[in-house]
Amino acid sequence: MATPLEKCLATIVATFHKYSGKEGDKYKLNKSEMKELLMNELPAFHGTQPDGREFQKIMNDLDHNRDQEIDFQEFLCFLGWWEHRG
Ligand SMILES: [Ca+2]
Repeated sequence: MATPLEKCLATIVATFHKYSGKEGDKYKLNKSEMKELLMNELPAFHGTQPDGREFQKIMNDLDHNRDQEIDFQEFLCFLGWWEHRG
């Protein structure tokens, strides 16, 4: 029987792949996939206008290796940022 944390991790992984697999690199979120994930899975994010400069800033901050896509490791940083946002 999976613990709550194990279930949670499985959900995070599954959610990431649900969007990362849509187009391009199957293991990375491009800008539109990331936007779709935020809109559908983190509706509270709407407050920061996913089409605006705030979204672009977040993408830039998360894209540590500057390949214009969010890999799973970078996505985990986003979840950390989400938890600590003001
Ligand atoms: Ca990247």
